Amino acid sequence: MTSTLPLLVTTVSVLLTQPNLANSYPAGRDRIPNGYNVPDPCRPGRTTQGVGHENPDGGGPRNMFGDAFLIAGGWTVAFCNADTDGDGVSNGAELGDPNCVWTPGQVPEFTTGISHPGRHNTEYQCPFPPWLWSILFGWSVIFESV
Ligand SMILES: [Ca+2]
Repeated sequence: MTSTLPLLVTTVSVLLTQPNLANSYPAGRDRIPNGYNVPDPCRPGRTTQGVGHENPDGGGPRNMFGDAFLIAGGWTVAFCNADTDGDGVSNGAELGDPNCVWTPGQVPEFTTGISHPGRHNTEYQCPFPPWLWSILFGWSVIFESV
């Protein structure tokens, strides 16, 4: 009994210092087509890490896509056909799976022309204009495109 106490204390200590461990789940981006290929509408040249979150870097409050994904429980045909951001384009079409046949681990039908399914691009207001972001923070993007 006494020999297991240090192991138990160490295990509990590790668990308590890892607050996300209890809430961890498979990466959301692995559960949607092109999950690592969704452009950030506010930061040209970058992809969105938190497709289902208001914060493009992930975490924090979910956006309408994230809320709907949680309710759907995964990439279903109904969720694929839904238009969670109300821009007239289905989630599947925005994420390269217009026929709603993608399953995790597959390459989607399209890997280019991807748009954000949680941002109605004409209505979503960026913290500051994307062109300003490019000037202030995206020098490498500007130089790579020249
Ligand atoms: Ca849409």
